[in-house]
Amino acid sequence: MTVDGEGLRIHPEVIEALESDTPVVALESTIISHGLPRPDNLRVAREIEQTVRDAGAVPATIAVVDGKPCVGLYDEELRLIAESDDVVKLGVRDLGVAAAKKLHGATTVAATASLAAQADIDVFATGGLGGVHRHARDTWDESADLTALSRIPMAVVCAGVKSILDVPATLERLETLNVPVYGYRTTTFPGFYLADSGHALEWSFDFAEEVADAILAHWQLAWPAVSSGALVANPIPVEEQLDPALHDRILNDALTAAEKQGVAGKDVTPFLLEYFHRETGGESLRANVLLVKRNAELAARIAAAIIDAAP
Ligand code: PSU
Ligand code: MN
Repeated sequence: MTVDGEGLRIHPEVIEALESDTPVVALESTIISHGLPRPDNLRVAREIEQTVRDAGAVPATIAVVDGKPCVGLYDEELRLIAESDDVVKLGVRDLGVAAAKKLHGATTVAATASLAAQADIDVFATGGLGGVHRHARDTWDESADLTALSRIPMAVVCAGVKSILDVPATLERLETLNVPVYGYRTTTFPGFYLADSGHALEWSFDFAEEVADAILAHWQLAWPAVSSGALVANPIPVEEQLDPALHDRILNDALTAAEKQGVAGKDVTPFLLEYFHRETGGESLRANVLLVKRNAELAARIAAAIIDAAP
């Protein structure tokens, strides 16, 4: 196939992979710049890419460098995103501003999925999807990740949404937005740091090939009503999860601190994540890194299965 993506800079290795039907997995960059603490973030970003390679796919980490959306980063660009203080968090609506002002930026799930789709990539791995925040009834704080996924045909592998969010409300919104949620070897929605959020899922699959079949059929049959993404929910194993008691205590404290300090808007998610990483003495970081790598590995297998199954 020939790759579109006018306006993007696509790494030659990614173009080569797409043109030769080699699986490609898109990776977001906000998790690097705003989701993981320095100095671990650069090492982890490289390890996530390596995990994708070990699983037989080509990683395409996506970020904006000097205003240019880049699909697949050179190592010095990955370093810039991880280490520079001038990297802004970019949702879909910020991409135009970043281009005009020639900013460096890290892309959220929404912006990453949007740019990945422009490059004809259809599988994307992250840690946790954004969602409906607690108190959204008053604040209207709902991540643009949800509406983006309602219109972008992208398979997103994640470990659920973080417990800092309103999980049942997020699941309701995904239904409204026509985004199917498939449990991978689970019948409940994962709880990010925890294996189980306590909320049931309707559909579950045991094999990447089945997930690929469902996704391909979704894209074929749901169109033209919708061309939505699909969420693949891959839980962290129970024996690897964060201690639930520690989790609940820190979550409470973090939410109280955010409210007290008046943290709002796009700062909320990074603030709460940072609080967790600091207050759990690295335990949440350990779980976070592990689950992202597991998602990257599963995404690579789904990407391969989609290529095998596609007509
Ligand atoms: N989940 C994580 N780590 C992260 C994020 C989510 O485990 O860093 C980031 C993602 O980039 C996601 C964004 O798209 O937070 C959501 O931010 P907001 O709630 O402001 O939409
Ligand atoms: Mn928000």
